[in-house]
Amino acid sequence: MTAYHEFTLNDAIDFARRHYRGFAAGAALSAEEVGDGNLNRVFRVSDPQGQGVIVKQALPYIRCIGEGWPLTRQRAAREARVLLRHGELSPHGTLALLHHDDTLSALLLEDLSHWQLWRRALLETDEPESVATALGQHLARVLYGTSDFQVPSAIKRAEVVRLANPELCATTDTVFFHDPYRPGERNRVPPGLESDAAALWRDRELKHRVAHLRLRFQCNAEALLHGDLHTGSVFVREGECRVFDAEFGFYGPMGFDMGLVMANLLLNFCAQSGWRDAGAAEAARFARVEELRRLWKAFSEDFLARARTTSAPLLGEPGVAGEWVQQVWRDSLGFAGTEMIRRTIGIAHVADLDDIADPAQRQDCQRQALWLGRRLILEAATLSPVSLCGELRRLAA
Ligand code: SR1
Ligand code: MG
Ligand code: MG
Ligand code: MG
Repeated sequence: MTAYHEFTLNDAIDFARRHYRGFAAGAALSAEEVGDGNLNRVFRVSDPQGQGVIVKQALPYIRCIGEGWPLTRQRAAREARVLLRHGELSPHGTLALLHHDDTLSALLLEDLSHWQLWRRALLETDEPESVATALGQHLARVLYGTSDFQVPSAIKRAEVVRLANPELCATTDTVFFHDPYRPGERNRVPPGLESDAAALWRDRELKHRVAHLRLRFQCNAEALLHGDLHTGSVFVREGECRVFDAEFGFYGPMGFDMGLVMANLLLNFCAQSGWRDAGAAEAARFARVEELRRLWKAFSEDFLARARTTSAPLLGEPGVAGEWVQQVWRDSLGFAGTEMIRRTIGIAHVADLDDIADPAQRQDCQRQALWLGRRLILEAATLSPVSLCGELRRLAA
């Protein structure tokens, strides 16, 4: 057994050669580091024909910060468990896990680098139209399929324990619900937004609502979540999506996954005027609203259709599943707001906002993201899907 060590390019090749059956024996393999995420090292190993496979290795610390923020390597095993469970329930919505080595904290994964990252597709506005529908259906399959609507009580309680992810949940707790709501050295407040951030730190009404969202994040083991479902965690092509990077997965509130997807569509919405001329930006903003509408429609319809067949005690009573889905909507809005705020002034930003070339445009877009995030949190109880999309269309025009 090989002891843990941080992979070089040659180690990644060796790992892929040993565990991937798709390469011809003796093929000359090459490797490149492709990861630009915050936490891990990711390599693509390929043969001379260009056929590839992905090797992902967890480090004992957070890559983007360094050894000053240690983080358990067990996240590789946790990611493997989530990918396997989600893959059982939604094989066409989940990136395939080919092998997991617990000692090396390494995963071998299907290579979809010939697909597009959803975040990139949305920035280039040639995003495949029906991805939002496919992702909404994927979320219904995995969230319903791991919930009390589907899983018998004792098994579900054991699953909550088997899939516990205490260290990465603590990281999320810090970067979502703690750091962005007070001054602190881990925040990255963009230049020009200092007074906006300071106003948010004084906002008692907002912090009250965020405290309740934090409690829901901590207490509500509703379903097995991906846990970090932003648009950079989804590969897409026309009509299809594959979700990956599931190391933050845990049993939590369904609205956390849904809300993060919605937030990342809305961060892109807010960023549009920094990327293209006024007419094209308006069209892209309308497209984001349509994607949000389709995402929710696909999720809620698919979830309710599944719930009509539930055999769980009492959960099939008339109206119960419908009320549940409405609660998921309200949670989604709140968590979407927290994602928008933390992606603007917290430690981990998004390219949609940060890569806007013009500093004045960038500030305007970042300010709109903070404003919209705050509104979603404060108005989560009163905005329906129809009224939210109507408001967003007015903002888009
Ligand atoms: C310090 S870790 C910050 C973020 O990086 C990951 O990509 C997750 O989004 C996490 O919240
Ligand atoms: Mg489109
Ligand atoms: Mg990750
Ligand atoms: Mg990620």
